[in-house]
Amino acid sequence: AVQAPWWHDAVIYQVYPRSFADADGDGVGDLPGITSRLDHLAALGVDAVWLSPFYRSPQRDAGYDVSDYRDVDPVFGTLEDADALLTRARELGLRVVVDLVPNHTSSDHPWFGAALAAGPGSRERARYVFRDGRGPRGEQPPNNWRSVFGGSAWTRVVEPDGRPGQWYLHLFDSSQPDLDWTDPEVADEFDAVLRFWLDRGVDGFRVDVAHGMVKAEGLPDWDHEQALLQGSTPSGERPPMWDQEGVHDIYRRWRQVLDSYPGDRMMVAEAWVAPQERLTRYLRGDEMHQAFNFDHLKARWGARELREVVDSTLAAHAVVGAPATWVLSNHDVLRHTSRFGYPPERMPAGGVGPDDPQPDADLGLRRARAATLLMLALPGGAYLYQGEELGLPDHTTLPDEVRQDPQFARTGGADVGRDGCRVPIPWSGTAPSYGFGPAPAAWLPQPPSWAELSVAAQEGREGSTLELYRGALRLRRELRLGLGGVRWLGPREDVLEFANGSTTVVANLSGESVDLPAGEVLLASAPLVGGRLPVDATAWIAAG
Ligand code: ISL
Repeated sequence: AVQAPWWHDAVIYQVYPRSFADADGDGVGDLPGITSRLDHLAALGVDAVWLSPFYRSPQRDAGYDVSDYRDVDPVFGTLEDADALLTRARELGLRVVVDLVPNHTSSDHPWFGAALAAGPGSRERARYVFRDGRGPRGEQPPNNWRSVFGGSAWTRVVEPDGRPGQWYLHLFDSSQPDLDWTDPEVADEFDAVLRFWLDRGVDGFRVDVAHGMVKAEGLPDWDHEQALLQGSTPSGERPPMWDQEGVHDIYRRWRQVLDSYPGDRMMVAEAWVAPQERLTRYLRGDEMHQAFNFDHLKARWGARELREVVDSTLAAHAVVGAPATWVLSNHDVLRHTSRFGYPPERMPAGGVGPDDPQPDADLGLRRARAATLLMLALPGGAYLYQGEELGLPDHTTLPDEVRQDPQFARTGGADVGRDGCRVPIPWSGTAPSYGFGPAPAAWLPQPPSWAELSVAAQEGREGSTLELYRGALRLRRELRLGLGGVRWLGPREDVLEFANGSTTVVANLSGESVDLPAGEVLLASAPLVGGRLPVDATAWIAAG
């Protein structure tokens, strides 16, 4: 039999370098810290690590604002540290995927400095999206687009002669100018960046804002919702800043670069595109290998909703013959432990939620564990976000003064931003910073209740979330669940039940405990009660 490439059913663990482990004691995580903790990931049983950006950056958007794509930011270490991480990962049998941020550079990137200095009409400006403003003196932005983080997507520059001049486009923060991907120098540069990291031995790339790199010609105004998970308007119009045809040419080109290397190198798209049939166009045979499926981030806790996500995802992926992916948490959204702790009707769509009222932490954790077992039993690849294996909730009561997400600043605090899911990992129960590092305090404060959620506190403790994840990942591998399929069973609409190979999966979303089908219970997200599966729990059962 032909073996599927490794990424088809891989479980890929996202490390957010600022918040994983701090070796040098400055309160910010770093590459040597990650290397020293890779054993945790090997013991957990994941296949690969995805590292959020660690490149040189002024850190205005936590590294998603890159000023040098070929170097490591001093806060995270050196290129030698990156090599050491790759070597250690290889020794442990872990693959490494790195983040690529091609939609925009940092405004500290030498290209942007050169563009400002060179003035309108220059070769240097052609790499970015500079335009003259509207109005008699060009004092209005060139169009009405909004930044994803709030406010206009345009900022006016001061020209070399000291006068207010052109405007540049930034779909995110003003420190993140969008590149113009129709410029051949931009495309050539990124080929070289891909090769730089492929030559160093990375197994793949997570491509940031993969649906945003090409804008509709003429940059027309857009008078509709500009939300990021973007479909078309009821009349079928598509927004001019997302999901344009031209992006596919870029991925075809990159695919050729990846395919020229041995060893199944892969790319996964971060593309907020709806519906699934549009998303899977990124997965046509000569483009991306995977795309994050964010539908679980929007789905409320309900049997019909979750089943609908599974069905629409698998159907759309079957058409292009690509494996699906499953994502419950990442560094941009409220952690699923917190998300599922809201009553379903108030659960924040898109996952980014209000911090008031507080979610119900116990309920959230119970549902999060159930959702995880459900996700890990589905065919395809799964993405875990650091700390979810500990059942970490969001830090929903961070003081405003410590918040660093530009989204918080750009909306004047109307959106609390994404710091709550970025709080450093507790490794042990003790000060300082619960084992995160030797500094007296981590870059974001950790709630004292996290002592009990630390790796050390959960290791070997029966029923802990860490042991649940370890057990699930071990079984998933043994039972080859990631390469299987889904066949729905069971009469009840409020109890999800399906067979994947010889394993039956039951998720109880009804309001009462339910009987389990015949067979041996291999794993359950909550203790059974009198042999029955409690409310908000999932079990894996060997065919009886
Ligand atoms: O975080 C979001 C909502 O709160 C998303 O809209 C997010 O901005 C979007 O998913 C794009 O995210 C990626 O690119 C951004 C960066 O800030 C995110 O961290 C990154 O995942 C700009 O590079």
